Amino acid sequence: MDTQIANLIASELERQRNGFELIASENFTSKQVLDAMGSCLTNKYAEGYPGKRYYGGCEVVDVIEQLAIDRVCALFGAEYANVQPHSGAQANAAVFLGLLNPGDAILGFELAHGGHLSHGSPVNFSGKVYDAHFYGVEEDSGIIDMDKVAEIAQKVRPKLIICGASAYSRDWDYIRFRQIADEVGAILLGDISHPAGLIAADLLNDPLPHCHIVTSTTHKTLRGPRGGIILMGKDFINPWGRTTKKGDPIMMSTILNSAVFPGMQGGPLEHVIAAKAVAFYEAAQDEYKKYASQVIKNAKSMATALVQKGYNIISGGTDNHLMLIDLRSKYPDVSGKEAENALVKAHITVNKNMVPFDSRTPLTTSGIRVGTAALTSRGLVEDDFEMIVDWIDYVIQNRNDETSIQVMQERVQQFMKNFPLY
Ligand code: DSN
Repeated sequence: MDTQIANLIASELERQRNGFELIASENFTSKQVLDAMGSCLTNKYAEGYPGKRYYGGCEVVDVIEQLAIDRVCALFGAEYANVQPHSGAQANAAVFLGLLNPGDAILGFELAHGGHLSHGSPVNFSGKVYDAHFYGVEEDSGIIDMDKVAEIAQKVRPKLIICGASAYSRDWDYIRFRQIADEVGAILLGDISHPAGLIAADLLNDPLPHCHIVTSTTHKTLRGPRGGIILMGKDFINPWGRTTKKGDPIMMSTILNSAVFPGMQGGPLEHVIAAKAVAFYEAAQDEYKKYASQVIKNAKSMATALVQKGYNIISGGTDNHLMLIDLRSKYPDVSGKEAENALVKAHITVNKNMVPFDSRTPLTTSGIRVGTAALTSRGLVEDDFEMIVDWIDYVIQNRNDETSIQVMQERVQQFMKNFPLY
């Protein structure tokens, strides 16, 4: 029996139970999502799609995958869904593969301003294979200036424009993005990996009517298993006039399905797809809508408390579940890395993050990113997040004092005993 891994899983569970989990891209799934992930479905090969598989014995997983598709379409008001991408980056890669040729121009949100690696970063396939260009935020406001996006799009004439981010606390103007995309003949991709759950709960702007294609992860605010999805509000005829041998137009759903499999992936992870289906069911319940609304209330409470303490939040506040804190105004000598290290010792888990116009490197950074989705799942409310800000500030102030950090670690652990996990 492998006790080594079993013991490590037990240690990780203890870590998750005892700390303040503030990483904006993490959450705690329900027990039934975990059970689906850890089920016998992991044993099944099912290359292909429901009803059109390359393996026998797919009658059960066909029903599961179709349920996942139907549930996510109902949740987001989509006409098309592919639930097979193994991650958000894989979902984006499949969209690029289906839509673009190597060397085509793409326009995405600058990584250092809060964008994502898979939106054209030079260290990622998306920046190596395609001709990537970027828009960013304004230095004074921390907000995207849509007129500047339009200007860059006119100059670059991208085939694909991507809206969406990993660390942008404001909502997205999908209507204006679509206007800009139409003006330059680009396809608009909305990557809603971070706010997906808040969009599903109708608390943020809806990208589905405006973006040609939407991708997302399923494990952030959506609170499902780790994985990706591709959606379309409305399936449309491919804009390149590609036709079948019979001369019929090829729909984008066909192009995207082929891009995921066999283009990008082999066998789908049916155990993860089952867990996605469970999460989509959960996200359609009233209880989830209350949760999502509390996530935003908690983020606003945290942002207000941070600003009151003199921290600079990029864009001055938040519309969603996260915020990016530029430490330079309050602690010019403390890097994001130092702050992250001190906080992690106190069981307060955050990640260092570049801030727009950062003077430090990506491995050091001047900022940290925090989010409220995970701790809201544990049951914390606005006042708790005000207290967390006090504790964060205490740790950063006392970052070189091991005794103070140890005291805080014990307080965090004690506090989280009030909010049992699994
Ligand atoms: N972008 C990462 C995050 O938000 O943490 C995930 O890819």
